[in-house]
Amino acid sequence: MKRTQVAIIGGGPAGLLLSHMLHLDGIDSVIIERQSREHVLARIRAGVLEDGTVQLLRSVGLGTRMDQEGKVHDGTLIAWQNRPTFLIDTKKYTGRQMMAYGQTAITQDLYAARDAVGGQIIEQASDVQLHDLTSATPSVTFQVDGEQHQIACDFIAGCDGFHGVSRLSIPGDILKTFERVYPFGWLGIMSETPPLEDIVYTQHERGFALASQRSPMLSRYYIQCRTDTDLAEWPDDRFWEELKARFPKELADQMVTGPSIEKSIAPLRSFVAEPMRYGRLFLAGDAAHIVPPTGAKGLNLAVSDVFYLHRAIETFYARGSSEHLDAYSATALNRVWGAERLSWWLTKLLHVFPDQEAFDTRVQQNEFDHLCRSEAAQAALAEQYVGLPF
Ligand code: RFL
Ligand code: PHB
Repeated sequence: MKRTQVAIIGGGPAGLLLSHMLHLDGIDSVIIERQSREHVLARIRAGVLEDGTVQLLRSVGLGTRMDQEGKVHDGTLIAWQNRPTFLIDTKKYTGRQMMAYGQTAITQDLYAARDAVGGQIIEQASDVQLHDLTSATPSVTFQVDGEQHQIACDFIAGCDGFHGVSRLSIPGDILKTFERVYPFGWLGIMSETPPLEDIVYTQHERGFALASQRSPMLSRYYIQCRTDTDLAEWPDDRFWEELKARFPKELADQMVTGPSIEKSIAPLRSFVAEPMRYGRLFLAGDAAHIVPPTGAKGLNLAVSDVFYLHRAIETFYARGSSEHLDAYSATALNRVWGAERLSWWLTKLLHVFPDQEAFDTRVQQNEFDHLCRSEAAQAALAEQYVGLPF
């Protein structure tokens, strides 16, 4: 049986960042990941980082490439049909900015940082099981290439995403879940074309759309779609046509179209599991909560969870104090619910719901009118969008 201090289930951004930060404090960890590294790096997901995420990545030595290749934004535009474009002005109201830098690049940077110091990442592990979580000697078993392995540890970090095994290891009478599934998804494409200058959310009677970016020659676009959408029915030409129809003409005219290099559908869901701790198991990131992507909060929440969890484990080893471990779930959940509320609110504001009535549309319009008129509402939105302090 092998031994480590912290066994980390899942090698997505949460697991990799936790392992990196623990290493900086001399704490040993092993990551156990179900997929291959190629698979993890091929996923295209988040693109917009909060100021706190950017600062944290810089402070742990992961800022060099981000600062070279990422693009700083003063906020995000909302292009509401037949209205002047509106800026969620994080710079003006908070003095802080956002960064467009993709999750794929962050994951590459994290793998490079772990590799540079010989960090242990076990890939393609199947049948991962967690044991003795309420004892001081938990362990993890799994198989690689048909061979059974066991790792003993002090703590287990459940960073294995929404479909992972960690959350399911918490007994049903202890775990409470809260969920909202939205009646639409996002159809997204990546294309090797220059993006629009700004990140833009649209509100349009045909449905929501979003223009985002990864680099000067890599654009990311999304359109709201039905949950039963068949990708085969969305060749590139149809996608571009529908996307442009949801944008104001002056922005649609600036879009440079080209072949997609990736196309996928993401469902929209809000989900929170409480508590985020069971004995020696601590959940972080999508393993504990999901937000609809409308507020760009998912990856940022994974980073703030890791900030709290790292601090808790570090304090335990440095001072023998369980103070932050005991506070972890409540501290993380407070921030999680803030992001859940913002993502839910922006999702409701900007999408067309299939059962939407004229009354709902008027309320949406009034909400947006109020936002445009009220400095207080703009400041409140900017504060939440740029991310509450850790
Ligand atoms: P991940 O990235 O899902 O990683 C979990 C890892 O665990 C592995 N795993 C297991 N390993 C071992 N044993 C098991 N039984 C396992 N089961 C699973 C998985 O293979 C995987 O490698 O979770 P993590 O690390 O918590 O990171 C969370 C983020 O990935 C996620 O919140 C964001 O991508 C959400 N998100 C966005 N977040 C932002 O902050 N800003 C954005 O702009 C943004 N845009 C998005 C998004 C998510 C999207 N999709 C596709 C859902 C846009 C989209 C379209
Ligand atoms: C993205 O760039 O993929 C992105 C940007 C903003 C969001 C969600 C996703 O709210």
